[in-house]
Amino acid sequence: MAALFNELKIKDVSFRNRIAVAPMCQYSSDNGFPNDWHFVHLGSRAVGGAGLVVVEATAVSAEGRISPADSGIYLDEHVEPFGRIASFLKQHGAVAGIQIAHAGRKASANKPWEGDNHIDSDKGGWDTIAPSAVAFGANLPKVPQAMSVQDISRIREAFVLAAQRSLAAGFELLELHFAHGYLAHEFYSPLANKRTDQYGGSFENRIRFMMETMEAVRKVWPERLPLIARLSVTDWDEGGVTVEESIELVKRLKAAGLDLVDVSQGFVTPDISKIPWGPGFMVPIASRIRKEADIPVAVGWMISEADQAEQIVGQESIDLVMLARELLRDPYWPYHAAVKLGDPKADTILPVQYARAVRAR
Ligand code: 536
Repeated sequence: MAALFNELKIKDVSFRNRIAVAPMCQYSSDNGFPNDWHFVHLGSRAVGGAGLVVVEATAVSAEGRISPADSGIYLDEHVEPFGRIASFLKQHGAVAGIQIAHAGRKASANKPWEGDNHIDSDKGGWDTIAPSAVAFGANLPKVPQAMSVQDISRIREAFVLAAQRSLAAGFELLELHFAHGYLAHEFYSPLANKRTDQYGGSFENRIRFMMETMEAVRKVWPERLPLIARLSVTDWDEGGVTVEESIELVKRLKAAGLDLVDVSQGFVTPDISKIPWGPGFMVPIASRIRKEADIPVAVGWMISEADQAEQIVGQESIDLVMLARELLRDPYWPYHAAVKLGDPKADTILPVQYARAVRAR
């Protein structure tokens, strides 16, 4: 038995293995609606054997979309098409998760393959909001409007409504996107937050937006279902957030009802020169957070091999591995990993429609 294929239980939800499909933006929606592309993209990876499938960063409000093609859950009409996807994921043995997000100053951008830059106002771009009127820079030079306290309440309420719609759609796991330089991370990081009110300055003030959002969402997201957050735990930059303060933040989020932290990093400024890229480079940091904050953790980034994932779960005690690009290369990565690791689940992971034929080799 491989550790990677051990069941995991968080609250009332059981995961068949430790392999998660990381939320991956598809830039394929119109007015936020998920469509056949999302159904096939996500459905294929449930059929491929993942234990958890997390729907891409899905905007809580229209202006919170990274691009006009982002998925969104800011209308009641979005619930039905997401419901179809969630239902299929569950039918094929995966836990159905969704990440809800607001892009802050990084919103209003073109798709990556159409420039990845801010869209001009006369070409369908929109005004962005953020903690402070400071631009990201580089390809995203638009200066956001500094949010009023009323704007902050509105966005917190948008997260709550998005959580309620996610529940109505049948999702069993909700991830708050608190990473990658989007709105929540912009509040957390002194590199983006220059406020002088109760939402900026001290650690307490910089985490206030995340804490209040977490607390408000937890009130509507059932206790029996996992509520998790993806967090950039370090900015890899002088003056940015550090692993040490992120450990304190995770402890507080846990006290407010966080069930697992999805450990990520960076992207609050265009300078990515200090990221120490390498296979599984976030694993030691995630292990440390797991130990010091005493909370289940997921970790991603440069995890590609079955034996590597097995070691991360088995030796490093990481609860879930978040795979992204590797699962684009091979939607059957979980099945192939079970075969490589000699786990008996290799015989049962594929759906009945395929299993007999594949076994009869
Ligand atoms: C980080 N990104 C994260 C995104 C979308 C754009 C890219 C998100 O959280 N919605 C990333 C950087 C480099 C390579 C892959 C992903």
